[in-house]
Amino acid sequence: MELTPLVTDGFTPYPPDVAEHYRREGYWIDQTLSEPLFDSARRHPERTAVISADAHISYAALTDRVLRVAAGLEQRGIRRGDRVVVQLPNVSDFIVFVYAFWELGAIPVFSPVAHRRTEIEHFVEITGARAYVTVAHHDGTDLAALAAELHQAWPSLEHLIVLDAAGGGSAMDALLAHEPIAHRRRSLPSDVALLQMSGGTTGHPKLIPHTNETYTHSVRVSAPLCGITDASVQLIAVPICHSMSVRSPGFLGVLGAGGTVVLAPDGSPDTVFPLIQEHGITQASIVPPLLLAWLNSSLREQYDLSSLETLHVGGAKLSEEAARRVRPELGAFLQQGFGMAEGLVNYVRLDADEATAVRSQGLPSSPGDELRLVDDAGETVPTGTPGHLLARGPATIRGYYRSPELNADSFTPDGYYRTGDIVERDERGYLTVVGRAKDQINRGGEKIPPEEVENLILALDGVHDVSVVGVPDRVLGERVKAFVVPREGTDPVAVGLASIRRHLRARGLAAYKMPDIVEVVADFPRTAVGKVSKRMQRR
Ligand code: J2J
Repeated sequence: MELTPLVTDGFTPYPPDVAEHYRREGYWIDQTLSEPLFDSARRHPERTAVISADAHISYAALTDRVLRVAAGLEQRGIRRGDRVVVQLPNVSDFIVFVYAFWELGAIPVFSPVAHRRTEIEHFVEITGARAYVTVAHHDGTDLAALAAELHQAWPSLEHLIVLDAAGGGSAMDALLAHEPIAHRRRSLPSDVALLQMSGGTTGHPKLIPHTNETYTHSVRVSAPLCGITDASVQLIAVPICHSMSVRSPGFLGVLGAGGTVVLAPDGSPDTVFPLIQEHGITQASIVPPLLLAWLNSSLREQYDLSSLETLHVGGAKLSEEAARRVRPELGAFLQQGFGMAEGLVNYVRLDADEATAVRSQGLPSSPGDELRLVDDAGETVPTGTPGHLLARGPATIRGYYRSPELNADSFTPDGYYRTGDIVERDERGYLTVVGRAKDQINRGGEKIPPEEVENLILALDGVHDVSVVGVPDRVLGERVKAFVVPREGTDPVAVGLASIRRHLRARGLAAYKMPDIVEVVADFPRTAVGKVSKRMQRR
C-alpha cells in the first residue's frame, strides 16, 4: 500500500525548496532509520551486533527480536505516528525497542533513565504518548509505581511495558513470544522518527523532532568521519539515549556499518576497563569527566587497553591539559566532538595535527551545514573573533516540537538555530567553543535548565526567592549552585541543601539536576537595571 506523508502537528517543516535541495544533493536519502540494520543483517547475519552484560546478540538474532517485539507492539495497537516514551538504562532491549518502534513508524521519545516524575510526566503530557517503556526500578526509585500513577493520570497512556531493572523479564518475554512481522516499510523517510530531549533553558526540557532523513544523514556523515567500519567494536558508556550514543557516531553508525556495540551500565573504570580488554573495544564516545576518571585511574595498569583506537570526547568543553594526556597515556587518538541534539555535530578530523586535536572542537560534519558567527547585534564577526553560533543544515531541526513561542526565540526567521554557544572559527573552519550565552548549566555533559530547578525550589516552604547557576568545577566543568533567600523568620536550615534535595526528590526531579551547593543569602547581586546578576553568582 502506498504511504502518504505523515502529518505531525507541532513539527516545523523544512521549506519545500530546501527539502528538495537536500534530496537533490543526496543529503537526504530514501531510507528509514531501521533499514541499515536489516541491510547489515542480510550481509552477515552471524556476526555479533550487540554485547551486553547478559547476552551476545548476532545480527540475525537482533533483527528477529526487533520484528517479534514489533509484532507484539502492533498487536497492542501501536501504529505509525504514535508517540511512545522509552526510558531504559544501557541494555540491549533499548536497541530492540527503538528499532521495533521504527519498524512500525512509531516515534520513540528518548528519556534518560535518570528522569523522574517531573520530566516523564511532562513528556507524556506534551507528546500524548500512548506507551511507556521503562524498568521496574532504577537507583532506588520504583519506576513501576510511577508508571502505574502516570497510567492513571493520563488517559492517552494506554500501554505500560515494565522490564526488569537490568532489562528482560516477563514483559519482554511476552513480546518476544510473538511471531515476527515481516520487515517492510511502514513509514516514509520524511516522517518524524524520534523525539530527543534538548538541554533546554526554560521551564522544562524541550523536545527535538528528527525525521528519518535528518537523522540518517547525520549518521551517514558521522560514521566515516569517526572511522567506523565493520571491524569497529564500540563501547557505549554514557546514557544510551544521548545523541552521542545514538548517532554521533552511535550505535546507529556502528550497526549500519556491520560492527559490534558493547553496552556498559556505567562509564567508571572498574566497569569499562575489563570490557575494553575482553572485547577488544576500538572506540568509545564519552564526556570529559569520564575521560578524567579513566586517565586518573590506577586500574589502567591492570588492563590491556591497547585495542582502543579512537576516543571521541564531547558534550562539554575538554581542558587542553586533559586532552594532551590521551595519546601518551591511553594510546588512543583523541577526537573531540561538539554537537547538539538539535542537529549540528562537529568533529575534529582523524588526520588533524596534535595542536588542532587538543585545542579545537572540530569542523561541521555535513557538507550541507551552514554556520554563522554573529555579534550581539546579529552582525557577522571576522575570522578568529568569538561570536554567537547560528546553525542551519540537513541534520538540524527548524523548530522544537509543539513550542511555537520558544521557536520564535530559538530560530532566526531564515531558519538558523541559535545554539547559545559562543565560538571562534579559524581560517580552516575549525571551531573552538569559548563560552555560552544561554542560561543553561552543563554539568559534565548533562544539561540542566536552571529555571526548571528554580520553579520547583520556589514551592518549598520558607523560600522567598531562588537563583540557580553553574559554578566552576575542576572535574565536572560546572556544578549546580542554588542561592536561596529565605522568607522572614525562616530557619536557614529549613532551606539548606538537605531540605532542598529532599523537597526536589519528593517532587520527582532527576538527581543530576539537584543542587550540589546551597548558599542562603539575604539578597542577590543585581545588574545596573536591577536584574539578578547570574554572571556574578557564577564566580
Ligand atoms: C563545549 N561544549 C559542548 C564540546 C557539546 C555529539 C556531541 C555532543 C552532543 C551534545 C551531541 C561540546 N565543547 N565539545 O548531541 O550528537 C555543549 C554546547 C552544546 C550543547 C548540546 C552530539 N559538546 N557542548 O552535547 O544536546 O553548549 O548534545 O550546545 O546534550 O552541549 O548539548 P546536547
